[in-house]
Amino acid sequence: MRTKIQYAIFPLLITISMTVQAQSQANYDESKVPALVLPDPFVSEKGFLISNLADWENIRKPEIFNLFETEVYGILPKDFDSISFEKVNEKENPYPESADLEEVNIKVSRNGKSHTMRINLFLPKNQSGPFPIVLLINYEPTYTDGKLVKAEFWPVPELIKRGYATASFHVETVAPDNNDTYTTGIISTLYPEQIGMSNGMKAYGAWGWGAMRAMDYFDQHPQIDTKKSILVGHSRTGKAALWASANDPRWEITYANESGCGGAAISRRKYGETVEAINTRFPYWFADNFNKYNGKEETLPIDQHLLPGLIAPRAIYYSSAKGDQWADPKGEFLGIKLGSRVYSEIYGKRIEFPAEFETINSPIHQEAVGYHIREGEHNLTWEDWSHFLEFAQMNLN
Ligand code: GTR
Repeated sequence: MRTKIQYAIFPLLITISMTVQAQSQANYDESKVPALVLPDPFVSEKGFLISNLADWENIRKPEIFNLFETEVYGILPKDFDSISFEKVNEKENPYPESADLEEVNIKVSRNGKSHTMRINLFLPKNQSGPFPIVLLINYEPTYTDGKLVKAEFWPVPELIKRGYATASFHVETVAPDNNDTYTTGIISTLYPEQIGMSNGMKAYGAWGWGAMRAMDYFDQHPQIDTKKSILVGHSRTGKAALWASANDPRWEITYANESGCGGAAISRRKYGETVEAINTRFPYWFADNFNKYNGKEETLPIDQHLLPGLIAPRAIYYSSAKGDQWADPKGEFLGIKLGSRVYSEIYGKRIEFPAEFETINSPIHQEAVGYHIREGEHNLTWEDWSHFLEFAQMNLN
C-alpha cells in the first residue's frame, strides 16, 4: 500500500522525468532550425497592405488579436456583475520601516456566484505619492512569517527605495497551476461556459484576468498612479503577462522575462521547447486549439513576433538567459526585434536592433522596446530587474 508521501512524490517525480526527457530530446542545433517564413504583420487576411495607423488599429490589429485569442491563448472574459475590495491583515509586514503592507481580498461576482482573489501590495512609507505601480504575477511562494521567500524574484525593498509601489498575486488565487485543478478557481465558479470550448479560457486567460482585477484595485487607489503601471511575469507568468497586456491597455509597460515558447519566442523555430512539448506537459495553459499546431508550427496563422504589436505603442521588454536554451534566447530576441516593427513603422518610435543576435553585448534599451540577455540559468534575478528598471525609468511617461 502506498503512503500519503508516496502519493505526493510520485506525480512530482513523473513531472521531473518528463521535463528532463523533453528538454534533452529538444533541438538545440541552429542548422536544424527551419528557414523562417513568418506571417507578415502588414498584410491583412484579405491581402491588403497595412501602412498607416488607422488601418493597423481598425483592420490588422483586431485580426491578429482574434487569431491569438482563438488559436493560442483562449478567451480572457471581461464581463462580471460586481467587484469589491476588502483590506485584511493576516501576515506580518516584512518591511515595516520602509513600506506599508496592504493585503487585499478582491471579490468578484457573476451570475449569482462569486470568487475572492488575494493581492499583496507594498506602498512606500515616508515618500509622497501617488506612486507608480509594479505588479508581479507570481507562481513562486511569496512570503511567509514576515519574510520574502525568494527575495530576488520580487525585490520589494529595492522597488520601494526607487519610489514604486509594488504588488503581487499568486496564480493559485485565480487558477491553480495544475492540470487536475486549474478550473477550481474562477473558471468553474465565474465562467463555467468556457469549459470545453476549443477557444475557451484556460490558465493563461485566468492569470491575465487576475492581473486585470488587480489593476481595478489600483485604479481606485488614491496612492497609486496607474498611468505609470508595470506588469511583470517570469517564464509561465511572462506568457500570461503578455496576454494580459494585449487584453488590457491600462498597463503602460509590460516585462516578460524568459517567457520562451508561447511567449516571447518564435514558435516556427522549433528550437528548445516546441508547441507540442508545451501542450503535452501543460495541457491546461493554452486554448485547446493550440494543439492543432503540435509539430505543425508552420501552419499557425500567426507567430509570436506579432504579439508585441497588440501591446504597441505601450512599452514592452523581453529578456533571456544564455543558460536557458529551452526558452530559445535567439527566438525571444527575434520575437521582440521583429515585433518592434509595429512600434517603428506604425507608431514612429526610434528603434534600432543589432542585425545579429550573436553580437549583443549589453542591454538594448530603445524607445518603448527593450531587451537584454545575461549569463546564467532560467530565473528572474536582481540582474534582470536592474536592467529592466533602467529601461522603465527611461520609458515611464
Ligand atoms: C517550463 C516550461 C516553460 C516555462 C517554465 C517556467 O517547464 O516548459 O514553458 O514556462 O516551465 O514557467 O518556469
